[in-house]
Amino acid sequence: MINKPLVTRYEGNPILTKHDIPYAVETVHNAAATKFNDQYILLFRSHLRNGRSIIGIARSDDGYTFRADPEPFMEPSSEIGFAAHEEYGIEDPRICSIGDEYYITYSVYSRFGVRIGLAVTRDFESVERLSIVSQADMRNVVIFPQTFDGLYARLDRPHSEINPWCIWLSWSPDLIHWGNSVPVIQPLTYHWDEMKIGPGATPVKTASGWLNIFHGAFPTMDGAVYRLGVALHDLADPTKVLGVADDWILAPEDPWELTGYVHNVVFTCGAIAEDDGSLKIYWGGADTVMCVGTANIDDLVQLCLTSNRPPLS
Ligand code: BMA
Repeated sequence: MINKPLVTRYEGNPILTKHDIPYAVETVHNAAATKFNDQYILLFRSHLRNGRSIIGIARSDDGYTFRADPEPFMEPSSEIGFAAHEEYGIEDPRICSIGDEYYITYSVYSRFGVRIGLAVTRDFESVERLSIVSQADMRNVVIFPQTFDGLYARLDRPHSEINPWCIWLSWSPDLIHWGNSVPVIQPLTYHWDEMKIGPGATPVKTASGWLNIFHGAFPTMDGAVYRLGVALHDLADPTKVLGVADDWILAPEDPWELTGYVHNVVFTCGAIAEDDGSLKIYWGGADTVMCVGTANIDDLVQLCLTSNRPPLS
């Protein structure tokens, strides 16, 4: 076991709070992350005072100091085909860059349950909604940034009363229609993630496989504790899981992770690999603020490859 923190927290955390946003919001959390034209972009979720969420945008030159745009990036849609599904708000975006396009998957909430919306931008100025790409109830969809034998792949997390809340993998010829879904990683009884797991950051390609930074929840008498874990998927066939670390890599520790809108939560929707072999992981603290930390990609890969935890048991 590696006897040092796997994720080094940035000393300037939290990097974004509601006080940094030029319009009225109560939280800034669970942000998607990408690089665009040498800038770092965060698409963050914010609660409004009616309790529903919108998506804002912030930009940075160094990945640590962010400035929010004057207006939100996405608000619940009034377009036919989307409005009915977004009436309760839009949450937890993820960004996947393929060619010149940046695809955004986000949770849409309505009286019909939670589903996944797909939108696209080329410039992070305007955004076009493409489709609702799941049935209810589905959350946490991350698309792999390449195709596999002509098919797109995504990690997703359907949930129902009768199945364990696992990470699944689905395939699509066109990003709109998805199927051939298989469970790939499941929670383990009385481990840190026994209650549920879900995809977090868009998978990061490494020489040894796709790194999947996911979240796991453990139920306590004081509510669920959300932590981050890591798994490695085969480069050519991401349904094959090469290893799942049984240790979490990040747990709530800082005051703004321990208390806030929902206490004891670290939750990621994005990570950015750097040329020096480090990974910037962005996470929401207590569903209230945004934080960042760095990890060494090789350390995370080794943690997965030296684990004997079965992905499915
Ligand atoms: C999950 C989602 C996340 C949230 C987390 C902790 O179920 O709602 O958006 O960060 O719970 O509250």
